[in-house]
Amino acid sequence: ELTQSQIDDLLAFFTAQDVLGPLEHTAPAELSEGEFSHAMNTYFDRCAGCHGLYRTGATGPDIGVTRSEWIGTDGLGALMRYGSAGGMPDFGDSGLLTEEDITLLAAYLQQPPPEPPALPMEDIQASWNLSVPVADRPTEPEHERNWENFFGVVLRDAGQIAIFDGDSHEEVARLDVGFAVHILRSSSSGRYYYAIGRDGLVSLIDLWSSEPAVVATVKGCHDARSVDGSKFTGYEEQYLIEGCYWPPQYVTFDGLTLEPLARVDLPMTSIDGDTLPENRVASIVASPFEPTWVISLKESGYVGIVDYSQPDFPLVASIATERFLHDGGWDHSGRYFMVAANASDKMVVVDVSERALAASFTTGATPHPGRGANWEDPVYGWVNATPHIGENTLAIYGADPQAHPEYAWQVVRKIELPSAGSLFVKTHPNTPWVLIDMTLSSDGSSHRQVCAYSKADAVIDRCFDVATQGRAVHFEFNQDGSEVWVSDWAQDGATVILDSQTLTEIDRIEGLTTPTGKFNVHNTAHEVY
Ligand code: DHE
Repeated sequence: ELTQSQIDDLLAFFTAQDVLGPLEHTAPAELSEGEFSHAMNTYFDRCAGCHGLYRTGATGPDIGVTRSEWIGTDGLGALMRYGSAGGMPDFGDSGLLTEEDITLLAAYLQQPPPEPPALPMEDIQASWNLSVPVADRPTEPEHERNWENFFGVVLRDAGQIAIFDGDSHEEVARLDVGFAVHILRSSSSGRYYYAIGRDGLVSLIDLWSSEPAVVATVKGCHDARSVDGSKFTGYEEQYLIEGCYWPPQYVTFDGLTLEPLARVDLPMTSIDGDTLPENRVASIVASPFEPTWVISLKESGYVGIVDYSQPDFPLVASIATERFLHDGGWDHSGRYFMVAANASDKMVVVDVSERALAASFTTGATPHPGRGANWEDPVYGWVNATPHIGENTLAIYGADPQAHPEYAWQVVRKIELPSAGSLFVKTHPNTPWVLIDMTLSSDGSSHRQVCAYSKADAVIDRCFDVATQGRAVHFEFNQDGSEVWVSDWAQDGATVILDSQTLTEIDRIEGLTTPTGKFNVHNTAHEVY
């Protein structure tokens, strides 16, 4: 039986084929050496994140040689041009890929993937650059601004972040931080931002200098999406972990200088016993209760625990969950880590204090919570939620095993949204709303909108246009929760600032190149979401 999203995918595919004309099974183009390497780089930049370097699939489906040959040159071309309702972006239509790129990629996908390079410790060491040693940094803030309310906004395609004063909305710095920077994390005190580029470059940014500045950089991976610092008492700001998409390793650094300390190979066996060609580190969180990081090992389906109190930063536990793990965050208590296994349509809950799987349950097609959202439901107590890339629902599940064990880790409300294609959900204790985007929607208009779910009334109160240039994506509240910032993700994009009670627009910061994630220092350091 086909799910609605598979039916929508097929319809989109056939519509695309109608535009193309009948399927002719065109032979793939012959690639010169230069064309092969162009296609390889394009695949790495645009496709590998979802489909894997070895194309075995994760957030997106398997597009290995066998399946790519089956889809064929024309079918691959149509999918790349027009996208699919299941979340494949319309790379051709939106101008991100040219017709030439599409032809080369369709041929590249019908050839075996090349072997990607390793990144040994000596290369990581050689990449380390400490531009401002600790002794040369200020011992107290050199400016009067409320740095705990700073916002770091990712300017994805510029490879930069812009830092804003959350009180005045003034830009205080714009910094180069690596190719297609993905996220920022804050150190335990909030003084430092850690930025992670898709190219694996980690940048350490000091918010106390007269103007925020990059004080050290290092590259521990060729491809990466996440980083986090040590947060347990006595270890604050001491260490940092970078999880790689490639090579299959994690690397730890001194938290104040980024001096490389250890490189650890990941186990390459899945929960089903398969030997894996790649095993990527997806989300990472730092435990507030013990000196550990929790890392999601995407392809393998294991959640790993790394102990930073031990020499060499070993992986001390591997908890079998579901495949393929992606994004997640803490419950309200900081004991349970909830992560999307988006190819299994499930959320997985790990009890970090017991180092055991607490639950796994189906929520819908391709859950994608970001770090999720924690709030108190009038009936079910503490809950958390995920929207979905592949269907138009927000699944709300019980997350209160102490006070409401009867509802814990079950979907208690399924809320309909206007469209599928959601990426993020977010809230703050001081807002009555839970906000959801529909960034990858392909219905023509929902991608501009955000929806507001009322915590008190347990209904969607309204969905409204926020983006005027591109796609509305990702939310972040300011320190006291009185404002929420949303990105209008476009080449010439903006960050839109809404009043967190009325949801009316109070400011719009324009002239930002492809703004995506935003990270408020206080809320990121203290895991407020
Ligand atoms: Fe992300 C979080 C990986 C596409 C913006 N993204 C994450 C995390 C992972 C990840 C593993 C969790 C980090 C953590 O919390 O430790 N993202 C990937 C991909 O593999 C994927 C699907 C494809 C790719 O090639 O990167 C992907 N992500 C995107 C986008 O297209 C977005 C919208 C824009 C971009 O930068 O490419 C995007 N991802 C984000 C953001 C977060 C994120 C803003 C952080 C959310 C938060 O609030 O913590």
